[in-house]
This record gives sequence, structure tokens and C-alpha cells, in this order.
Amino acid sequence: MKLYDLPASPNARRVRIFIAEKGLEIPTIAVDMTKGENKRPDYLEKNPLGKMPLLELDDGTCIAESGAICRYLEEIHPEPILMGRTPVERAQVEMWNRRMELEILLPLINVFSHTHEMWKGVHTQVAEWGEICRETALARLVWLDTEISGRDFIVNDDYTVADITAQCALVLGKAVGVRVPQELGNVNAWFARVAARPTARA
Ligand SMILES: N[C@@H](CCC(=O)N[C@@H](CS)C(=O)NCC(=O)O)C(=O)O
Repeated sequence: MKLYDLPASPNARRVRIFIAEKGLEIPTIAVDMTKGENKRPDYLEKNPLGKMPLLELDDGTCIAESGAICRYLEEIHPEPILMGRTPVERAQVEMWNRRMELEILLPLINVFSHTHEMWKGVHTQVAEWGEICRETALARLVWLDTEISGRDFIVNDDYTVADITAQCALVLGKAVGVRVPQELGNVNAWFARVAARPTARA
């Protein structure tokens, strides 16, 4: 098994932290986007969308999408459980993971891709949309602060893949100038908790 990685990517970081939490050692291959390595025919054969992360199994099967890679790893290495134990828990983890991805990570990715210099000339940037997404992300952090009141982690008192998605979103947030406002005590306390885990810098 090997992981095609993009070191600065929030989605690739989600998978790297997941792997570290499982205690797995999976060789990684860093794909250099600046050299166009993700658009070369050998990579496009593995993932025609040219995106990372991508997990390649020993038989050549390729799994893209960070959520799908985590699901596969959870199936083959169930412990420690990061995606819920019972059907209800699994549904709740899925619900929160999707919320963290769609409501917080995605707006922050839009801030990055529509306002950052790095993407100038690479794709069409609509700066106004980036700014709207910045506001959306901030509003969602306010919402999250209320939701996690009284909980140690995003879903309940166990660390799950939903925490991983949210913490990777906030790392990107910092990079694009979307910081958690000080008055959001629950989100700040939660972030301090997840950032202190030994896997946080995977
Ligand atoms: N939904 C995918 C998103 C993957 C994705 O967009 N990866 C970005 C980095 S975060 C990428 O590889 N971008 C390269 C490109 O679009 O050319 C996932 O969750 O893995």
C-alpha cells in the first residue's frame, strides 16, 4: 500500500492524521503539483482528476477521496475506532464528518482557491466569492461553538474522523487568515485539545 500525498493539502492531512491515529506506517509519495506531477499520464491513470490524496493498494487498486480512504483503513484496521462503534454512532460520525467537510472545510478551501496568489492564472478566481466563503466559515464556527458545548470532541467524548476533518480545516483557516474568534471558548478549547495530540502534525 502507498499514499500519494500533497504535504500542504488539508485533505491529504486528514488521511495522514487518520493513519497516524491508527498507528499505521504507510509509505508516502509526495506529489509535486508545482512540477505538474499530478497531471502526468502515470498519475492521471491512477486518478483522472489529478487530485491527492490517493491510496494505491498492493494489487494496484486506487482509492481517491479522503473520506473513502479513511473508510477503507477503518475497515481493515478497526482499532482504535475512529468512525463509530454501533450503527447509530457510525451515522452520527458520518453526519458530523460531512458537516465539518461541507460547512467548514469547503468554505475555507474556497477562500484559499479564490483569494490566494498561488492560484492566480491556475484557475478562475472570483475574489468576491472567496470573501463570502470567509463569512460563511466564520458563521459556521459560531454555530459549532454552540453545538459542541459540554463535549470534549465534535461528536461526543471520543476523538473521531470528524475531529480530524475539523482540525485540518482550522489549520487551513489559519493559513488564509480565518482565525477562531477568542470568544468562541468551546471551539478554542476543543482545538487546543486536538492540537495537543501527538498525531496533530502528521
Ligand atoms: N474531495 C477530495 C478533494 C481532493 C482535493 O481537492 N485535493 C486537492 C488538494 S486539497 C488537490 O489535489 N488539488 C490538485 C488539483 O486540483 O489540481 C478529497 O476529499 O480527497
